[in-house]
Amino acid sequence: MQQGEASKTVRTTCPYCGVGCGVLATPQPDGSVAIAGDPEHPANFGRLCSKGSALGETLALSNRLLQPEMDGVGTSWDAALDRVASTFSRTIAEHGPDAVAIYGSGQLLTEDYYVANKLMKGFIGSGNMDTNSRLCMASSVAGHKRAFGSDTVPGNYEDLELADLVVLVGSNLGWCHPVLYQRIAKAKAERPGMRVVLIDPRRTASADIADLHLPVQSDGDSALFVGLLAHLATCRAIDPAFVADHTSGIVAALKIARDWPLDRVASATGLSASDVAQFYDWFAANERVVTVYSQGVNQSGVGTDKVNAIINAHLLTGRIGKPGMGPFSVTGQPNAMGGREVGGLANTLAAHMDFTPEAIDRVGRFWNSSTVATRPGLKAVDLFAAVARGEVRAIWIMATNPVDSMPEADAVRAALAACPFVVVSDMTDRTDTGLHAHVRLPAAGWGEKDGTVTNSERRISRQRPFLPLPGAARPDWWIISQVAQRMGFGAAFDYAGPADIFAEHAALTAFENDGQRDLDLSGLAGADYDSLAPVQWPVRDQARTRLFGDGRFFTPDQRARFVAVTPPEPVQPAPGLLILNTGRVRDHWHTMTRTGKTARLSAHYAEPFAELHPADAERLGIAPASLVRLSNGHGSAVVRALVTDRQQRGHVFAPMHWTDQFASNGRVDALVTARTDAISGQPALKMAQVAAAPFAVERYGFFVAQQRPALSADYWALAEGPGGIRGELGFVEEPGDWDAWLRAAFALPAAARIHSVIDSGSGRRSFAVLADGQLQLALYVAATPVAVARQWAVDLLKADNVSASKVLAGRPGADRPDAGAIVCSCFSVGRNTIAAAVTDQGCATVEAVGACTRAGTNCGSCRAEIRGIIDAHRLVAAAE
Ligand SMILES: Nc1nc2c(c(=O)[nH]1)N[C@H]1C(S)=C(S)[C@@H](COP(=O)(O)OP(=O)(O)OC[C@H]3O[C@@H](n4cnc5c(=O)[nH]c(N)nc54)[C@H](O)[C@@H]3O)O[C@H]1N2
Ligand SMILES: Nc1nc2c(c(=O)[nH]1)N[C@H]1C(S)=C(S)[C@@H](COP(=O)(O)OP(=O)(O)OC[C@H]3O[C@@H](n4cnc5c(=O)[nH]c(N)nc54)[C@H](O)[C@@H]3O)O[C@H]1N2
Ligand code: SF4
Ligand SMILES: [Mo]
Repeated sequence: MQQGEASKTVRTTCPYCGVGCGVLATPQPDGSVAIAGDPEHPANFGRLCSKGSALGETLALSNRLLQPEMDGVGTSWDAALDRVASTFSRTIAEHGPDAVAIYGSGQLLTEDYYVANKLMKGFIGSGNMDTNSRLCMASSVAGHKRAFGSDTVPGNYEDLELADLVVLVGSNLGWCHPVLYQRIAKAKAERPGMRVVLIDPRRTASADIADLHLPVQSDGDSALFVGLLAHLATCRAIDPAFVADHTSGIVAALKIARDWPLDRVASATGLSASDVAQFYDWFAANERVVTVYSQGVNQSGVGTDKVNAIINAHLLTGRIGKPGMGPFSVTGQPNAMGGREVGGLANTLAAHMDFTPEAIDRVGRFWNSSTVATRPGLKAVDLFAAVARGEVRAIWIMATNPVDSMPEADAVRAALAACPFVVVSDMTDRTDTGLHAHVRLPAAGWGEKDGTVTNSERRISRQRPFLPLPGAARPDWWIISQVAQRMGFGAAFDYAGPADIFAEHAALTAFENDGQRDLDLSGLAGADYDSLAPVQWPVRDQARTRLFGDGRFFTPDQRARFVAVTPPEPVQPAPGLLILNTGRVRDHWHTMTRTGKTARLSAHYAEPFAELHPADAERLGIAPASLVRLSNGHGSAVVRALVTDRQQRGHVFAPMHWTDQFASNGRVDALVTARTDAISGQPALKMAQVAAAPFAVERYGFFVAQQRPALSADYWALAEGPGGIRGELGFVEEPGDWDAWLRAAFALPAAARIHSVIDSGSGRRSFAVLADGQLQLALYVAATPVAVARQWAVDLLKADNVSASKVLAGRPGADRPDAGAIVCSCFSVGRNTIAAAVTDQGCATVEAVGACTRAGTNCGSCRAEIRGIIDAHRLVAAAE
């Protein structure tokens, strides 16, 4: 890199997951931005996953909201801010402070979040500030508070490498926290004695590094860990001094646990007794054990109990806060932790303080406000129910898309449609939530905004801007402060920039703290904000990388609490129904507003799908790759059937990513029941029940096109491709006139010639429109799921001298082999290319495939899938 270019490189932090990887961003003369992992950032030491590596492709302004809007019409900032402020003020005057609410997000920066929380809880005087972290981390927070007296994650990432046993519970780390997964995989390769146990109903990509996979029944985790507690006590794998000196509640917890011998655990979890015994033995034998848990634990009606059942096992063994050991809740969003720190959850006030009389008084004095909220506000599910009942009459939604991500999402949509005043701050122009806003405010996005985030190991890192603010977009903290000033709270919101806000937040964490509260940033009070290096809290005189190693907790008596957990009845679907498990895929982020813009990331899974076990699929008459309709009393979705034995019988898994912007009917949260954990208020997003049935179509279709069409089809799903759009289609009744359908959908000029052919054998019809040797669109329709070399067809959009006959043939010639569905998104290596390396070039290991094709040699997120292709070939070869 040349001198001039190097000086422009900006050190920042990835805006996706809670690993919080350091990123080096270098704007290029052509307007693009080169992205690399920051070798000096302690979260990733230079690594990035597929999503992080593709960040440069998400920065185009194509789908950005760039101007404030009122009632769908562009307006000035002054007009929009005045309307928000006056409507909020009027609603409060007429109906009281609890008639308004803010619903925020772990994708806000700490500074944005601090200001939003201060406005609602400090000055409006209502607790009604909640966040999408309610859907994500609330059970972990509640479990931490019950056990530790504070919401503290005790360990750090290094512990994952130092451990002899890593237990992954309800975490698909390989896809959702890929850089942490890579760190574990590397440590395991260097130290083969290290073991990994995966506890997940599905055999996910993370099973690739697991020595033992326990396909637990939904919510069987409590039984498994309660049984573990009994086992540890029985085999005396306990730390008696730690338990005696630093904990309380052991007797009650063990009393219940004793009722959970191995056979009972096995039958309640659906696991084999020998697998459970293996897990228990390893847990007992290894002092250095880290239990990583995520949404399979949190997103449950009994999530808080699951968290405490896990923590109990660490308390009994004294394995907490020391190198290579501890319970480890990994956070989802880039700033889930920062949001918890400022008090973004409706049941916290500010700076890890709850609504106690002392804290309310203290925070009131610090903020110089006499109107601080005195009780918790409504938690997300209750909040939207209150909107539906007309009790909350004005809501401001920031950096989250509840019409897609909340349970009973159709009811949430209806509640917003009926709400008298909805404000949405977003960076994206068209979102399913934004469609219901009276006022839309254009927020600055990653690369433009400036502030801090805290990752899963309590490490605060800077997100720094390297792009100008586009159009009228403004940072969230500015937008909120402007509204606060217009509501008459001027002096308290007179910030010059994020540095001011961070200094105030740091001061509040330290205010009258004296070691009473875990969160203490006093050591950062005088720090230079611009050059702030990644640092773990608490930071008093110096940063602490681990907590609780000294056995001192934040309860009144400084002892940790065992929680007596009673395992629930196993989850049984009602007759005829399946358990709907939901979650993530490797290359998409939530509602796809950013990852949906990149062709590379959209090629891994290009449409919404449901994973079904082959026996269920057969029983229900659902053919592989056909369309399936999932439905229940809340709603329905139509998605592609992916029949796989990675799935258990009686379960169906569907990703949460698809919205009305990308598919005809792919919003799975329309199906999820809004049942919540009684303690944390977190919804059970992984345990709804649905009926699954074939969605019979007369014609399936696949198309590629230069432009996004306006489709009329019973099923459609669109994805970005290099140089154009690709899409899947389904027609319950075949359109009578395909030419007319094509001309309408793709707005073809009358003069455009449509080439077409019918394959007499299969009955497949192919259509192509070309202009100057370039493919404008190709459509393939058939009575069965269309067999077309999809990646080849997508790539044709960029090719020159394309001939209609080749396009219509629907399969590549020798000159342009079909790469197959993309497996390695870093180097765009497809399944067929990898399979060919295995069969034709004899590559028998992931490394050999990498040497032949480059697949898996950059971020490594696809290595499990490459291994799957190699193994599949081995099985075929063995059978021959
Ligand atoms: N690629 C990608 N990465 C992401 C995100 C993304 O959108 N895309 N989002 C980020 C966010 S915000 C979050 S919260 C994290 C989530 O990260 P994860 O929690 O790892 O991801 P999920 O896919 O939601 O769920 C994890 C697993 O829980 C399993 N599960 C379901 N029910 C149970 C159960 O009862 N018990 C057990 N033990 N397991 C169960 C599911 O089968 C699933 O494989 O990912 C973060 N990282
Ligand atoms: N069924 C099911 N549902 C789930 C889950 C599940 O596993 N299963 N997981 C849950 C979890 S853990 C989570 S975290 C949620 C996530 O769900 P959401 O938060 O609803 O999803 P995102 O797509 O991340 O929404 C972020 C929005 O903020 C915008 N945005 C990005 N950056 C900024 C910014 O700086 N400022 C502003 N103002 N806007 C910005 C984006 O354009 C996008 O519209 O989904 C939850 N819902
Ligand atoms: S693991 Fe990937 S998504 Fe998560 S912070 Fe790192 S680069 Fe970003
Ligand atoms: Mo999350």
